[in-house]
Parts: sequence; structure tokens; C-alpha cells
Amino acid sequence: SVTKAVTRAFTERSYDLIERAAQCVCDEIFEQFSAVKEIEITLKKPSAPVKADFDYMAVKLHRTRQEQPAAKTAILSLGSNLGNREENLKNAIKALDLLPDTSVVQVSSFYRTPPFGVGKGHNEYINCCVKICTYLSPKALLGGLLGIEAASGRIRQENDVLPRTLDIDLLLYEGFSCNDSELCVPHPRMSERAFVLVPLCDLYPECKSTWFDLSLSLATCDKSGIVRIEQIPNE
Ligand code: PH2
Ligand code: MG
Ligand code: MG
Repeated sequence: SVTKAVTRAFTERSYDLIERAAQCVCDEIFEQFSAVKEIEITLKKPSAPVKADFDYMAVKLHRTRQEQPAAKTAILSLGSNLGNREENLKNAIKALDLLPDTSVVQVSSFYRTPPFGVGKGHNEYINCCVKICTYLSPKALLGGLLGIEAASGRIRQENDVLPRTLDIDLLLYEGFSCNDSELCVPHPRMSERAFVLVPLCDLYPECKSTWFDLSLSLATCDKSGIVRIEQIPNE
């Protein structure tokens, strides 16, 4: 019972501050009773060593359970059409694995893909998809992705798709959607892009899982000119 837990917190050790004692009672209760989300506790000390006339000294704490954030799956699309494209993607994958509280779970094959939706004269892209597991929030993750792009030498320009050393787009983030000036998830143009959907099939056959379904988009997108790059095993 809660009474037992409180008694234990008081009898198993002593405290020099009532603030500390109250905090320990909270910790003990949160640990033992998972249904408790919030605690308000008043701890009174009748015989405090203070020269004054009073009934008791007291401390009142209000504590809310600190929920451990759950690890989430996120899916990224990586692309490069400038410089050493394969090297750019490989370096990006290493950098993703070094982001705080984030690990790379699975990487698709690399694909040569015709430039899509950009002016003539653009170099062919190499694209892949990466599945990560992360404790970062979507926006914190986005910050990390922009940092990795910048480190590759990516130059950004308003309203213009320039050839790029590295583009990392957050396609999907488990249990999350958002549409503001900073971030749109699920990625609004992914469903018409074969250079996204074909690599995605390496991670999720038929482009579907329990939490997204792009199988229809996969069936109807134009996959012409997309070629899987054979990887040297164990490379
Ligand atoms: N990215 C674009 C525009 N067009 N085409 C291909 N094949 N691959 C890309 O990654 C790509 C694109 C804008 O981000
Ligand atoms: Mg992009
Ligand atoms: Mg982008």
C-alpha cells in the first residue's frame, strides 16, 4: 500500500532536510505504483529547531511523473547528385548513427535515379532509404539532419533546387504528423516519387507497415530509369 511505501521511505533511512525526505517519498511512490501520475505531498515537522512559536514547519511538493520517452521509428530518404555521391550517402549514414539517442536500424540498397521534377541538365541522383530508431523529437531530429547536410557541403538557396551533395528528408515518423513551415511529416511529395518508394520497398515490402501504407503509390508511380547499384558484400 501507499502507507507502507511512505513508512518505508521514513524508517529505512534518515534525512537532514524535510525537502529531501518529501522528494524521496515521491520517488518511492512513483517507482512502486505505476498508475500514479501526480503527487502532492505536505510534510510537516512539529519540532523544528527554530526559535519561534509555531505548530510545525512544513514543505509542500507537487511532482508529476517523468515518463521515459519511447523510442520511435523514423524513415529517411537520402539523395545526392553532386560530388562523390556514394561516399556522401555512406558518410551521412555514419553521421546518422552518431546523432544523440539515435541508431541506424536498416539501410536500403543504393539506386541510380533520373532527376525528378527539376530542370534539364541536372546530374543523375543516387538515392537510398534509411530506417532509424530515435528518442529525438521530430524537430530535434530535423535539426540533426540539417546539420549533417551542412557538414557535407550542402548549399541551400531559396526557391531553387540546386544540385546537392546531400539531401536528407524525414519521410515518416511513427505516431506523428505535422504540417508547418519548418516540417511536413509524412513528407507531402513522397507518394509520387519512385526514387523514394523503390528504396523504401527494401525496408518495407510493398511499402507498407502497420502504421503507413504506400502500396497504392508504389503501384502507380513511374519507376523507369531506376537502377539498383550492386553492393560489394560486407562493404
Ligand atoms: N530530390 C529532389 C528533386 N528531385 N530526383 C531524384 N531522382 N532524387 C532526389 O533525391 C531528388 C530528385 C529534391 O529534393
Ligand atoms: Mg528532397
Ligand atoms: Mg530536403
